[in-house]
Amino acid sequence: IELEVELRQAIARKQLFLNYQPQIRAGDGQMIGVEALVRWNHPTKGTISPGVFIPIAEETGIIYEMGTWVLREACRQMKEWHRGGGPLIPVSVNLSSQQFHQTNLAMYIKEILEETGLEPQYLELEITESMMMDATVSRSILNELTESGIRISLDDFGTGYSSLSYLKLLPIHKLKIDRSFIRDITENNNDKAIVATIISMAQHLNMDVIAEGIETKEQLDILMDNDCKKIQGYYYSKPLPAQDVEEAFFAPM
Ligand code: G
Ligand code: G
Ligand code: MN
Ligand code: NA
Repeated sequence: IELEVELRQAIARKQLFLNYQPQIRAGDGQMIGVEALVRWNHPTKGTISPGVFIPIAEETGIIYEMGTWVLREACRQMKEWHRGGGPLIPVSVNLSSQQFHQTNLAMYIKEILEETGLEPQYLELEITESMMMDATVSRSILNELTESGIRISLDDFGTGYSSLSYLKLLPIHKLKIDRSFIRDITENNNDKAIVATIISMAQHLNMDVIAEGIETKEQLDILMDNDCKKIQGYYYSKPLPAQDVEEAFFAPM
């Protein structure tokens, strides 16, 4: 309860901030995108993980204001990078299923893009596979978003107990292979087979595919052998403050 009260005030008190995890093209090591991940700089408890406060935000409705703040801040930062001569890459933003209960979701996301000046093709929205099964992730909202040029990425792909039929019904641009399939991939042939199949399916469906949770060279080699060249994971970088992304991943200016 106490945390809930503090969380309500966290936005106004500017205690939220975003870290960005680079997404890398294996082969040349180029940063091809970043995922925005929210953090809470709590006055006494230090940095609190979204794994702790997102569920509270979802239960209490704080997620609406927080989700809007995350979107605006991610778009603002990306536009600042673009203006400053940084790489012309997209930012991925995670959405909660509650955000799809807002019938004006597509409209206000387009407003944020206009406000910040970020072109729509540089915004990617991450929704989880389990959210797709929720009737609230409506086809009309997804269509409205994608018709404006925004891209949709399916997070945690492979873990959602879902039917594959929505892949052909809905406008989805990218599959993110869940890190649970990557963790033991060097020893587990079932994981390796599942990952190879997801990559192949994405290629056949003309979708982009990225692997998450790559921590070792051995895991990376298996992904590359299977023709998955987009990689996100601690092997390349953990999520970093914006300034650290600039220092480590922008070409020297
Ligand atoms: O960054 P970390 O591994 O601590 O993230 C934990 C979980 O919180 C992940 O599932 C991630 O998708 C989620 N998360 C991080 N940032 C956001 C956000 O801005 N919005 C939502 N809805 N989830 C987020
Ligand atoms: O649920 P989602 O995929 O949005 O979660 C993203 C989170 O996964 C990030 O916040 C990050 O902290 C975590 N993460 C990213 N790369 C790795 C990795 O290589 N290993 C592990 N264990 N976690 C990772
Ligand atoms: Mn994600
Ligand atoms: Na994920």
